[in-house]
Amino acid sequence: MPDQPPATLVIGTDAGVTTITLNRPDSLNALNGEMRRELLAAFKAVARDEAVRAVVITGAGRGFCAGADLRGGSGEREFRRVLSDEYNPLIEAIRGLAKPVVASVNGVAAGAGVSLALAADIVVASEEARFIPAFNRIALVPDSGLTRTLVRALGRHRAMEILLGERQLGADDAHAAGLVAAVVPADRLADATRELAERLANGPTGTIGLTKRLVNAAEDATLHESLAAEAALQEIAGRGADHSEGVAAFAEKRDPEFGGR
Ligand code: T3D
Repeated sequence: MPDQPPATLVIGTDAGVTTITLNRPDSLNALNGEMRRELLAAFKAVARDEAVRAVVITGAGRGFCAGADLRGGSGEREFRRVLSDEYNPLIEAIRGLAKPVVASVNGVAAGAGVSLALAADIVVASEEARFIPAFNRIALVPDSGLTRTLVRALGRHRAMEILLGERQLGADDAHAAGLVAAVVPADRLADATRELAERLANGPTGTIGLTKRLVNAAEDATLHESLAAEAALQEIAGRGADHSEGVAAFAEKRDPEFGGR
């Protein structure tokens, strides 16, 4: 964990699950520079911490994340620099983290807040969640990976409709589109997220990390490359203690106890 307690996040770890809560509820957890830097530091810290086996990201208050903090106006903003130095490394840190990441979307996600939610491996949403790209409303282009995520998940035509604000994405729409794994009543979200994250944290998390590497690579790979990558990482997974435990548990007709290795 970072040395200083973060000013814009609440971070807690319990039973192998680290929960990172965006904590600027007055602005629906809009991303100011401090929050962007603290988030990146938090994801780097969980990557280093072997006790952390799954990560949850959520928002305090009624919003998940309203994207870039717009309160400073547009005049002084250095778009390319902040995207290259702050937003993009954050998205890459989440995608590259060899541990499962769950976004628990408690309310509205807008702009880069949508990008942040969809950078997670599994998204769980409250019935009150909405996914609003919003970039187009303020005459910006989509960023923080959203173009790629939506085009790959939904195809260019549905992605265009959503990015141009012609198709609204409530929680159920996002679920129907395959972006969200489950939609639950608001008062069930914390428990549903916890159950999922603990299940993941108790799983063979070393292998989950390898699976994530394969899925990341498969987005761009040819079949030949995917087959070769699977064979190489299966060699690693198959030699792990968790694989031995999984096979032993199967033979003994009991639940496996995975240690993440
Ligand atoms: O420079 C860079 O950083 C480049 C990167 C850009 C990436 C981006 O994310 S661009 C997109 C930025 N985000 C937006 O354009 C979304 C702006 N917000 C909204 O459209 C709406 O607030 C929502 C649709 C998200 C929610 O609407 P609603 O009606 O539920 O809430 P509200 O009343 O609009 O907002 C509640 C408060 O949050 C309000 O403050 P107040 O009046 O109570 O003091 C509002 O100003 C504040 N808030 C909402 N979004 C932001 C924000 N404050 C700062 N920045 C925000 N993005």
